[in-house]
Amino acid sequence: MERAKQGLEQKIIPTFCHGCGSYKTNCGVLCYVENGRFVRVEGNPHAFNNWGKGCTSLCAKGYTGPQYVYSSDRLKYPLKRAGEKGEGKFQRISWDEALDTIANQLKETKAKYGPEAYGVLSPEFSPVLNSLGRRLLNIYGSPNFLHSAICFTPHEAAARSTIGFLPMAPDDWLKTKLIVNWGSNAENSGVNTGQLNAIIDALSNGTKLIDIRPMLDPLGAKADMWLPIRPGTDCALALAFLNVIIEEKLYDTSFVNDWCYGFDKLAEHVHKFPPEWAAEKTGIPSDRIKEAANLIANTKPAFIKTGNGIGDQTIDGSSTTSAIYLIAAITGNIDIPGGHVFKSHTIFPMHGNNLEEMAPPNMLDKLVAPESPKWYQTKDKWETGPTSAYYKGLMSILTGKPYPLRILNSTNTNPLSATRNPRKVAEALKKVDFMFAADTFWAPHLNFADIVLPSCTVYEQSNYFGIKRTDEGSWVGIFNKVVEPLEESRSDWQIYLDLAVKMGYGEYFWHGNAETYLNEQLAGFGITAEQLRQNPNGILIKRKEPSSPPSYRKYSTIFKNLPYCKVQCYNEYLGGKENNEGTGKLPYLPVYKGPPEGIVETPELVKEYPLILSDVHAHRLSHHSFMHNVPYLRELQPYPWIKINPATAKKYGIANGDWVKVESLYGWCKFKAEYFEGISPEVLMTKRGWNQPCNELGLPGYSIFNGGSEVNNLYNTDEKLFDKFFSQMAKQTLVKICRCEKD
Ligand SMILES: Nc1nc2c(c(=O)[nH]1)N[C@H]1C(S)=C(S)[C@@H](COP(=O)(O)OP(=O)(O)OC[C@H]3O[C@@H](n4cnc5c(=O)[nH]c(N)nc54)[C@H](O)[C@@H]3O)O[C@H]1N2
Ligand SMILES: Nc1nc2c(c(=O)[nH]1)N[C@H]1C(S)=C(S)[C@@H](COP(=O)(O)OP(=O)(O)OC[C@H]3O[C@@H](n4cnc5c(=O)[nH]c(N)nc54)[C@H](O)[C@@H]3O)O[C@H]1N2
Ligand SMILES: [Mo]
Repeated sequence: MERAKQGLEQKIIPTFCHGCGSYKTNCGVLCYVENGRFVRVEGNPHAFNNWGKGCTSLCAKGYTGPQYVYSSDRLKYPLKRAGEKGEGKFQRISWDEALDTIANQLKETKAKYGPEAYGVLSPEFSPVLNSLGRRLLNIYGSPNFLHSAICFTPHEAAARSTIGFLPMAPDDWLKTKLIVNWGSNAENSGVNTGQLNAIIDALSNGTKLIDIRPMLDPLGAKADMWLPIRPGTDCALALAFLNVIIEEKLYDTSFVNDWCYGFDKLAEHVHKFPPEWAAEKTGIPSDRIKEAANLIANTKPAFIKTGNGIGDQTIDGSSTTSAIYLIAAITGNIDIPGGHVFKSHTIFPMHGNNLEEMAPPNMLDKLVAPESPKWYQTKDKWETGPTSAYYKGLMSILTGKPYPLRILNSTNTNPLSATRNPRKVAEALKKVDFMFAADTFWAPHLNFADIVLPSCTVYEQSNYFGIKRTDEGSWVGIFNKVVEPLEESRSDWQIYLDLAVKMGYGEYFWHGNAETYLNEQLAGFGITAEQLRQNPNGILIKRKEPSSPPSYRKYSTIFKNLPYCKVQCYNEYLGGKENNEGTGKLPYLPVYKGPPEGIVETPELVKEYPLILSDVHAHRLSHHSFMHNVPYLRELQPYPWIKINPATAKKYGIANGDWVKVESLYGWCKFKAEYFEGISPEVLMTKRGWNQPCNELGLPGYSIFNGGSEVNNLYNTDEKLFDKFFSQMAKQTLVKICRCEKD
């Protein structure tokens, strides 16, 4: 009212938050627009935030919507490179010139080298790339969708090939008597999505918690047991848990007899890995390992909540995940109330995903660097379509093996920070014939692009919608346009549609009309985009049949795709089959490798590099390598930090807040010391991605190369060491440290 009197035109527009990355539809928000400017945001209580509990609160990132949109770092116009690659000289051009240049390059490259020379970088299956991007690849004829090999799919694949599915959450956390939080970061990775609240409620209700992470995070502080594991050694811990559970006969005999294949071989295998063996590798005393194994086996139902800290970024990741899910299986925690419940969900059909739909039949043969083995990349096993590994694919440009990629599209990813070894990646970006990139903000990889396209933020478009499954049915909500795109920025969806039309593929791309595309996607629900926009709080598409009570122990369904329709204690689904390099066979049983450089693994190195370094991914004040440009967030996290035990810091004469030089065999970086008692004296933990400046606060961005603050400079990237099932790379190494001046 007050505002209306002052002559302000105020609108409240419901849409989804930007905070968990573009096109993630976790939290619904209400955006306040005054006189055409986005000024304020709050949670939409009707949008199933916090798992339907409804609230207007958001996390810190959520509240930054307006600052995010109006950041001084925004890209505003299409640009073409006007200097050498890497020099950073660009010239403004029109959209037509930009898209014509890209389309011509794509056509010429295809004619000269074949379609497989084109690769799309998408470390986390960005929705726009996984739909329109894939469709364009398919029609063009290239299989080279380059996935990170470190974002969750490796983990999921190992779970599916061991127990038949990936458990995400129990049906009801209150029924769970023990939660094992293993390498998962619920405090940061999905703050307002509801899981953290559900866990806290369960703990208040008497549920026990074991937290297995190198740092004492908030959940660890509430845990019955915190096991501060040495980064990258989880496979050893899982093998020792299996050892105790089997040797002490703590397993669920009837489940093992009825539903486990090869249990005796697993028992024989893990006999070699007692707690004393694992204690040496993990740094966790053997009696603690025994105690935790007993707690897991004797507290039913138990749920093991795994995250990106295990399985995705270690070179024995597939073995680690398999071993962890075998613990859940042999303790009888699969598909029981409060345990690892199997929920079948309908996969929403996105156009362009189907391998057979438009892709040439010999596509798999042409993968530049298969992320997983080719035999695994068929539609019956993996509905996202074929993938190559991001890092290995980029390296093809330098090695020419098996052939070099010639054109790259980098949309919604920063290749100098998403993967390892930025200096090597920069060499590849320099050498590649042509790269076009779409981004919302300036980022260092853009210096190497030939054409830079300005993407608008999720608040400036209405081209995508989200679905949440509830017991009553599917809740569908659309991204609404809060404000017009800034300057000449354009939605990623429209950019792809426009490019496809320029390529002459209009008939497959709704002739460039985003609304027609959107309505085709929504047709299955019997609603239109416009109807969704008229229903600000989304539409609940009720189930046709009344919801039935949950059913459990659906073992013949869950295990139906596994050999003998049983849990693979001895893994015949993977074992003896060709690996992703085509150089050997995959193992039948989980094998511990540990970090490429580690206290026990490479003792000779410890003399010079005595400390273990790793990093966390999700942070409540940033997303991946960005949002450091947003003042509210940067104020709270101004500098690249490294957590260090005060005892270690003092040993090196490092005061709290001092800059520290951190050096590994592969490179060096600078971080600001943050004293933290909740970390082992031999471990250091940091966070990647510090290239963005925050102009509004006058805080700099840090170099992405050696001497800056990008932790990915410090890790081993020997491809021979990568996991042979899903190409995972390590994010652990040994380092030495010293105090240093800032510059
Ligand atoms: N706020 C925020 N949310 C995000 C993201 C973000 O950038 N910011 N990113 C999104 C993406 S793409 C992803 S993949 C998910 C990831 O979601 P999570 O898996 O929940 O997040 P991570 O930070 O990778 O969590 C890994 C946890 O494991 C710990 N850890 C690290 N190394 C080890 C180890 O060797 N062993 C064990 N046992 N633990 C270890 C870390 O300290 C951390 O607490 O988050 C998503 N959500
Ligand atoms: N050391 C280490 N490395 C890691 C990880 C780790 O834990 N440790 N985690 C890995 C994981 S799980 C993942 S998923 C990857 C993530 O890696 P990436 O997804 O590549 O993340 P960023 O490097 O932040 O690059 C994202 C880019 O997208 C831009 N952007 C943001 N919003 C939009 C938009 O709406 N449209 C467009 N076109 N661009 C946008 C940002 O400005 C930024 O330049 O990193 C991986 N790398
Ligand atoms: Mo990720």
